[in-house]
Amino acid sequence: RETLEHIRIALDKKEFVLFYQPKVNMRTGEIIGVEALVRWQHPQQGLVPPAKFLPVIEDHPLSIELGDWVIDEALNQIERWQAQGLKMPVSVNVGALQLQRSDFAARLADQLLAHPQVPPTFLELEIVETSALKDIAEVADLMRACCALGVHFAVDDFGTGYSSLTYLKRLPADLLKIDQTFVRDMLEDPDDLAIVKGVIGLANAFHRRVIAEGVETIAHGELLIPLGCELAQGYGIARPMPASELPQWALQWQ
Ligand code: G
Ligand code: G
Ligand code: MN
Ligand code: NA
Repeated sequence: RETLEHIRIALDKKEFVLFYQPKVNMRTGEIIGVEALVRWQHPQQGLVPPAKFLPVIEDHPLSIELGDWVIDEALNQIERWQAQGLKMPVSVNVGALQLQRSDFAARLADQLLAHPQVPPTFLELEIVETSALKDIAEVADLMRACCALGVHFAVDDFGTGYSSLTYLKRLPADLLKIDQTFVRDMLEDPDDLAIVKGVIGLANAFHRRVIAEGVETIAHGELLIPLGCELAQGYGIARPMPASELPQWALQWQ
């Protein structure tokens, strides 16, 4: 089990890396962006998944520091791909503690200023609907401050939280990500299929875009498109990959 101290040292030694998982429009084939997913490149243990270290720092200021690094690195990577002729929007996951910090929007503005080549619209922030987002009015204000900078928001794992409808009404998020557990089982489980249809219906009613996560097979895609969900992410399209592999993947995807 990793400790706070190990993670502190790993941050200082720059042992964290971002992998990127493509998000596509299944109907047009367009690559709409990638989701950045953090991993720890451990000198002995190899690639350590976030489940092994994010819970350790969840309620600790280190999670804010790592979150800052993730946003910085994502902006750096957008710039690097741009230099290679690849225009690639990136979404990053933002934890509740990180988001609710009073200086989040100011810090984000500084980070965007430090990357003048990066269109702020290329950065999307994924937030999870959870009870950890305590004061919804405060979070909505903070999100509007970030939207004013040009960035977009997505609600991650949509459908798994406690108050989906209130969140949807009050939070300025353009995109709903249908949680992968519903998508994965929708072919066998009528309840999961009903949830998937429900989220798509909600997205339409509230004029939000919707993306299915956990699209593992062609059958998933063939069911989703006629339901009105053309955007998808999942192992059936691509697994998360190092930044260096994305240009080649994008070429062969066309
Ligand atoms: O990539 P993987 O399936 O192992 O990710 C597991 C979980 O870790 C997912 O829920 C994902 O949202 C979360 N996660 C991955 N990268 C980050 C990150 O940079 N910040 C936060 N807060 N969560 C992340
Ligand atoms: O909670 P969040 O959506 O950020 O988590 C994304 C995580 O889900 C990533 O860690 C990624 O590795 C994983 N993931 C992405 N696509 C699939 C998929 O098709 N099947 C499964 N089982 N996991 C996936
Ligand atoms: Mn996510
Ligand atoms: Na998710």
